Amino acid sequence: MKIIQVDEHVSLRRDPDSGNEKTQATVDEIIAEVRKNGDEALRAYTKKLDGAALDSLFVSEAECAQAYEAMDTQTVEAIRKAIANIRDFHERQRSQSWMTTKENGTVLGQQITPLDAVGVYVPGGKAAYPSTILMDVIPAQVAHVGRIVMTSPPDESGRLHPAVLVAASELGVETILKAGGAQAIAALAYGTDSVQAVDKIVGPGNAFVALAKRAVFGQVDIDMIAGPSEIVILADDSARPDYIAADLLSQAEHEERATAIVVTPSEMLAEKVSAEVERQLKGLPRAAIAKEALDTFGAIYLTADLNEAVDVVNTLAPEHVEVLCSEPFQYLGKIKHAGAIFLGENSAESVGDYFAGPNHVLPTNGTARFSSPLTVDDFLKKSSIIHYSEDALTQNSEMIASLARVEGFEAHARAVEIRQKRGASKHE
Ligand code: HSO
Ligand code: ZN
Repeated sequence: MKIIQVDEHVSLRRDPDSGNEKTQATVDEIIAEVRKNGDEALRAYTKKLDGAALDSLFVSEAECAQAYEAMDTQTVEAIRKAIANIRDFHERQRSQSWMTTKENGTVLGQQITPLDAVGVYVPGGKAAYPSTILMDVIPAQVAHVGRIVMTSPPDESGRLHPAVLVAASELGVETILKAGGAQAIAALAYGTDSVQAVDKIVGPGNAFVALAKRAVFGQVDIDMIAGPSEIVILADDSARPDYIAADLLSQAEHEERATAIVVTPSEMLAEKVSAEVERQLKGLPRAAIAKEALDTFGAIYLTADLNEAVDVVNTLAPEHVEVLCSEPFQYLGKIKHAGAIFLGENSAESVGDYFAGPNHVLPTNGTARFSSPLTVDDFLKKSSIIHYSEDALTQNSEMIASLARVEGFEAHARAVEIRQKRGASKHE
């Protein structure tokens, strides 16, 4: 791995839109076609792009039952335990509606309402991650979303990956559409004869899915456009190079565009990590992918001291930070920009990717500067509540009217004054 003396130019930000013009044109065409021809267009694209001629657009109960036969019981047990952990964590996020009253009879509040319907996109083929299904569906369930529709592209025989079906069954997701790409996003956003439109679409996908989500934003809400996975490891002399190398590789194996970085003031550690990465790479089935990711986006940044190392982490604002330093909790509060912070040498990122409970859908591409992990709040919305008594209005109507008139809105001013007159005539 490259060992780089740090300068002020460190950045994770890449242009997410470069080279997408052709894909965008295709996506726009697909969305228009699904809006016009609904189910017929869905079937035609699934035939053309996934090679599947579907009888039913939806997964049957029998297909879900069969999927269990392809899974070993230990993995099903692990899915169940992960569900319990993720549910437990997200239960703590639930926000409450609230009201406040004043002496003059004013009542103000915030009402929290779950979304009526949410669509969860699940990529197909090699990128079908049951763990991501749990991370997308559980917060929606904890929020009490009324209806959850999952969608995923079928293989040529018209089937979905058994792990996807088992994860969905374990969560009790009943509606699973067999569609992928921009056509699935269009169907969820606008509805067809057999697909009821939703209010929000979440879940990762390829460039077609990402551009389609962006295109339907406004018609529906979306979660975020997640980029390739990123890990940044903050380490001091006490860290074990073999653990660091293993964790770098765990994210580099995601894809060629993944980012894996170490930030440390220790030159000796940097050398050891670099050698250890080479050693561990050899035994990995996805070594070619991991190596390309590390060669392109990997780096070990050397800093003057740990304070500068923390500054670098904050400038990178990565999806995941691991703190492999002797007093890891000391860094809480200092690390301001990160999707998730893993403290101490036993908290490998894999622990959070699969199991611990916090969501693994996290801000990437430097967006941790201003955004947060997926939470229950992403499936809730708020309505403000306002009640003024006659006293409250009388006390404040002049001020309200003057604010209206300064904006040139005479009708706004009269809407409060008319009530004052009614008050006066009532008391005559
Ligand atoms: N590291 C990914 C999540 C994931 N890892 C899914 C394995 N499967 C983004 O946080
Ligand atoms: Zn991962």
